[in-house]
Amino acid sequence: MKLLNITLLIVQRVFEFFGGISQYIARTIASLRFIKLIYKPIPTDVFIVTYPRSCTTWMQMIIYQLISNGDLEFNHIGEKIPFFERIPFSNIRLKGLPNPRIFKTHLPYDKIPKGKCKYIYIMRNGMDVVLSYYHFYKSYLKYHNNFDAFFKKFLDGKLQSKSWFNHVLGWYKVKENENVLFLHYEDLKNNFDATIVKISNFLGIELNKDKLKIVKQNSEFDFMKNYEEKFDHANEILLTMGIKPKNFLRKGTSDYGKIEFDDKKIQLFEKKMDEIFKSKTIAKI
Ligand code: PPS
Repeated sequence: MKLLNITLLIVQRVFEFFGGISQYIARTIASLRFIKLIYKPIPTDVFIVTYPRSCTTWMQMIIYQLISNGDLEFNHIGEKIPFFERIPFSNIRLKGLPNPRIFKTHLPYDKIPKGKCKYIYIMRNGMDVVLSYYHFYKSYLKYHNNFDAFFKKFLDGKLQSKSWFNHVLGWYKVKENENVLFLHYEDLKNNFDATIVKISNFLGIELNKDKLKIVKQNSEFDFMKNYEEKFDHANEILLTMGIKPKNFLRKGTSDYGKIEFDDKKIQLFEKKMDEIFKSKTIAKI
């Protein structure tokens, strides 16, 4: 393993040296090294797992509020709960992280490091996800095509995070594992207190009425929107790239997907769900 790691590091450095397109290969190697060889899960580790635009940031805030009892003295939530896949490209060092180490990740089940650590998976209504992701692509990734084209890419799993359907299904299949907690964004929206109790029990965090009140208050959409710079990890970089910020926490609602979709899209979406999920119980639309 050590030898493999060193060999890969040398290859990575060579690609870094050449710059340009080689940087992408260097990053892929760095990522592989980190996920497969450097990171070793320990039982106290917690992963917040989602397909993008499904509630990652909200869950980061909720869990940080739970463990810190309402601390707001951070520049960015990523300082407290880092983005796992980006650690090799950041100034965060695994050794410098406090215990428990809590990570945000978008990794599908087959790619995530396995161990005795805990995983909280959050699924959001797919049509809300596609709409939110579309706006994210437009604001942050300079996507210029229309929604119809984006919707097709989403159905075909051709976006950065590949197929939403397979991502959800992969995690749904292991939802009964004792170290997995499978939640729905809509549960948080409609049944916040009970969902926080579930999360606290799962993580072994003590909860009382006062703490619940603080967590609720500090993770409300309007409150977080007020402090958006603490959640929008790309703010600085985006500004220098000329990309429009202030669109990270856009609406934070459920079911508006249904309103903005025409019948044809709803049918296509449902057909794809039947095809891949093969069970209506997964879908919450
Ligand atoms: S990312 O880019 O993958 O990290 O995005 P993610 O955080 O997973 O999802 C962003 C959407 O979650 C909404 N959000 C919230 N909804 C309700 N309450 C709170 N507190 C909250 N915080 C974030 C956010 O607004 C994004 O959804 P849309 O529909 O785009 O508004």
